[in-house]
Amino acid sequence: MALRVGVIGTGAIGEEHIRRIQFKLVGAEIVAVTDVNLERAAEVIKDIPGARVEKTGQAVIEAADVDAIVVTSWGATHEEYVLGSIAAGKPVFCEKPLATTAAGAKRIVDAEMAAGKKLVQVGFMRRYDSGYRMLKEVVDNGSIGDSLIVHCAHRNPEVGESYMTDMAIHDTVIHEIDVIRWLLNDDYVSAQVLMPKKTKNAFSHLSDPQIVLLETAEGRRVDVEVFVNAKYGYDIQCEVVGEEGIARLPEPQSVVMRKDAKYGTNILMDWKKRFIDSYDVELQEWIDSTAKGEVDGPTSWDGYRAAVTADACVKAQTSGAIEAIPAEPKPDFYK
Ligand code: NAI
Ligand code: NAD
Ligand code: ISE
Repeated sequence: MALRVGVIGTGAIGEEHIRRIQFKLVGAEIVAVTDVNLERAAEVIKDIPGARVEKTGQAVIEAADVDAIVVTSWGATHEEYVLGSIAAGKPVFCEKPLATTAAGAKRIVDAEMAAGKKLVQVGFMRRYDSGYRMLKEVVDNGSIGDSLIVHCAHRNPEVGESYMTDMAIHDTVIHEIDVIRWLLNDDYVSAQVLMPKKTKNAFSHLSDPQIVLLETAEGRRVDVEVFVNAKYGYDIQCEVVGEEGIARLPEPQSVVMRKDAKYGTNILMDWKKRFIDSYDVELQEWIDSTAKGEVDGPTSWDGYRAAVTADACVKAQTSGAIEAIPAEPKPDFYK
């Protein structure tokens, strides 16, 4: 029988995930959705026979015909719905961030361990991207020797007025925080954030761009330029500097053209297309493992460690200081 999925949050990525689960992937169907904007929720499922709108997220979680939950509402609401899903004993796929504070993510880890069963997967889809997977293979097989430095850039063409300075960390750099920890198999010990000259294209309340500097337990350095009004495109860069060579994240496939006295390729403008294949792989694997009663993607522990790092980065945004990131052993439950 198909896994019956309920979705909380039918905005940009909620709609994308609903459509891929219902029309593209196999083994699952959408049975219930909700959004604080109920009209939007109804619009998104209008061509899905049998799917209905529930009035609240809790109603989706509790519905007898919902086997598993997908949380795609705003970041600050994730904790409540993930805790609700754990309390109901139902598997939950939660878009990043797991919670917007380390304390919130810790409450989820504690609740999941108390329930005695892994139920939560976090939407860190870059771990499923073929480019990052190739890069990890090179790092792991020693082709460039030990990794010393990682240079990253995370550029969005623009963001809305509701995007605040701390969201550069929780909403955007959270992807690098997770994927570089996974790539290096190392964890962070300190964070610093530098604020370069501000672009004229950002709203007055937003510091943009920013440079996040992370240090790992093994002494590696990671720098992330986050620039969310970069105008020219959606651009994700990652370069690992090793003792014996350099390894770069491949560019997305694109036809090279010679035209109008120029030689080049198009640059994507939208996150929806940049990681489209990884969302498909991520959610198909989630459906398959959930059907077997397992979690084999990024766990609450990964979401929690990302949140601990994000807390230090947010503190560093205002203090200007190097902020420590406390180390913690991974509980046996997550090994
Ligand atoms: P969005 O603003 O387009 O959609 C969020 C939706 O959630 C809205 O429709 C809103 O009305 C609804 N919502 C908010 N609070 C709610 C609540 N308490 N109950 C029910 N519905 C609620 O935002 P977007 O871009 O879709 O982002 C949603 C989440 O997905 C965020 O956590 C974001 O970080 C994550 N995301 C992840 C991406 C990735 O690459 N993995 C890409 C884009 C977003
Ligand atoms: P969005 O604003 O387009 O959609 C969010 C939706 O959630 C809105 O429709 C909003 O009405 C609804 N919502 C908010 N609070 C709610 C609540 N309490 N109950 C029910 N619905 C609620 O945002 P988005 O771009 O779709 O982002 C949503 C989440 O997805 C965020 O956490 C974001 O970080 C994440 N995201 C991840 C990726 C990725 O690449 N993994 C990309 C985009 C967004
Ligand atoms: C968005 O929520 C995402 O997750 C995108 O991948 C990221 O590039 C963007 O900055 C976020 O707002």
